[in-house]
Amino acid sequence: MTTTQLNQSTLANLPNHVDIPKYDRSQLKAGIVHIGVGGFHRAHQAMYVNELLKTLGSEQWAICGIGLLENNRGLRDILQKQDYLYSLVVRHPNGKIDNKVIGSMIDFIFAPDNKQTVIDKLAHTDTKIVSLTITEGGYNLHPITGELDLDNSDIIHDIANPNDPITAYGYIAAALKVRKEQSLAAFTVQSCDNIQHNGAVTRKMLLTFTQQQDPELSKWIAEHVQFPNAMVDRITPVTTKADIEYVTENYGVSDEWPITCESFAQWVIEDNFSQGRPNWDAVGAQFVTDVTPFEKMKIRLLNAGHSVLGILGSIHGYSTIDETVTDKDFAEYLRAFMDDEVTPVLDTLDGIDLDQYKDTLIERFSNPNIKDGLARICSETSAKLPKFLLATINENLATGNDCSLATLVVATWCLYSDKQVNQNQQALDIQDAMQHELAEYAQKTATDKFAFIQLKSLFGDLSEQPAFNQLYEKSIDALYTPTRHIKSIMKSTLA
Ligand code: CS2
Repeated sequence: MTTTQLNQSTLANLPNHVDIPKYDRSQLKAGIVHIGVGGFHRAHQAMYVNELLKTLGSEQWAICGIGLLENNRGLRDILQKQDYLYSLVVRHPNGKIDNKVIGSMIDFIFAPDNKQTVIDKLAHTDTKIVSLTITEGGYNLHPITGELDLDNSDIIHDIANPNDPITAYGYIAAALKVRKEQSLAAFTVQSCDNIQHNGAVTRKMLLTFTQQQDPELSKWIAEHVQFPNAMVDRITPVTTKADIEYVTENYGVSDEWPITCESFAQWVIEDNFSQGRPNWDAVGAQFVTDVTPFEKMKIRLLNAGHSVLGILGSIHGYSTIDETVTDKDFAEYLRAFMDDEVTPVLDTLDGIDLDQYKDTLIERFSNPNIKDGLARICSETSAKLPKFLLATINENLATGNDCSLATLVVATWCLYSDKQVNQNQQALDIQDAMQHELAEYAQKTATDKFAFIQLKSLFGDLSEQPAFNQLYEKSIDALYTPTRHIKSIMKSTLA
C-alpha cells in the first residue's frame, strides 16, 4: 500500500497525536525571506514562527525560503509537493516525542534558476526581514584578518556582476539597490549562524562587498539597514532513512524530508530591527540589548565542545556524539576543557549559572534519542575551528593560562587530516572545503612536526608562539607514536 503524501489536503487526516498547523495558511504573507533552508532553520526559526502563527495578528510573518546552492533543487521539489509543509520530530532525552507539522513556510525559490524572482522577492515591500543560515563558511570571512575574502571566486564574480548574483551578499545587495532606487524602506538582515557578533560580521562583510560594487549603495546600507546580533541554539542532526520511516509509521503520511531535533531550543536576539519584527519573545525567544556574552558562551562551550568530541571521538572510532560523551573518559575530558580552558575566557553573565549551563550541555549531548553524527560535527572544521576553538587558545596564550586540552584537539585534527582513518584504520568521512590543503600540510608532519600549523590562513601566527609550540609538539609526539591510543593520550594530557 502506498502512503499518501503530507500536504495541505492530507493535513486534516493526521492522527491527533500530531500537532498540525490549524491557522489559515492561505492568509499568510511572507514577511521573512530566509536564505539557507537547512535542517537547523527548519527546527529553529521556522518552528518559532510556526508557534507564533497560532496567535492572531501575526499573519504577515510567514517565511519564504531561498536555496542558493545547486543541491537545493531536490529540496525545492519536495517542499513544493508538500505545500511547504514538513514534519518536525522533537526527541526529549527521556524518550518522549513531540510530533509536529510546521506550516510557517509558504514558498521556496530555487535561486540558480530564478535569480530575478529572488531579487524581486527580497525587494518586495512585504519582506521586512531577510534572515540567513548559510553556515560559517558561507560568510567568506577570512579567519585571520576578519575581513571579507575578496579573493574568493564567487565574491569576485558577484562584485563584477550585480545582476547575476551567486552569493547571499550578491542577492541582498541587488535587492537593497532596488529599495534605494525606489525610495523604499530597508529590510533587516538577520544572521542565524554560529558566528560571534553574527549581525556585526554580516554588516561588515556586506559593506565591504558593496563598497567594491557600488559605494553609494554601501553608504545607504550603512545608514538604513539593521543587522541584529543573535545567539541561536538547537541540535539538529542530519535526517536519516529511519527518521523518514518514523514519520510514515507515526504520522500515517509520507514526508520525504522530515526534521528531527532535540527538545532544547534557545534564541537570544538583539532588539534592533529596521521595520518591526515578530513577537518571538511570546513563544520562547529572548530579546536583549547586548547578546555578546550569550554568543560567546554558546560558541565556545557548545560548538567547541562538539568539535572536541567530534575530532577526538572520530579518531577513537565512535560515530555519534551521544556514544562519545557517554564514554566517561570523553565526558571527563570535555568537562575539564570547559572548566579549565573555556570558563577563564568567558565573561560572567547575570542570571546564568555557568556550571548548570555546562551540566545541561553534557545532558543534551548524551540524549540517546539524538544520533548526531560525528561526520556532521566535523564537516567544515576549517570554517568552524577558528571561531569555536582557536580563539580560546589565543586568549589563553595571551593570559598565560594553560591550553593543553584544546591544543591536543588541534594536533588530533592534524592526524585526522593526514591519515584520514581512525585508530582502527577505518576510513573517516571527511567533508571540508579545505580538505586537500589540510591533507597537504598535515602529510608533511612526518618530516616537520609543525607543518600543519604553518597553514597561516587558518592558524595565523600560532606556530610562532613558543608556549603553543611546546604543547603542540608534545601532542604530536604522542599521537604519532603508533602504539598509543587516543584515550591514553587524553588521560596523560589531563594529568
Ligand atoms: C555544531 C552545531 O556544526 C556544528 O559543529 O556544533 O551545528 C550545533 O549543533 C548547533 O549550533 C546547535 O545549536
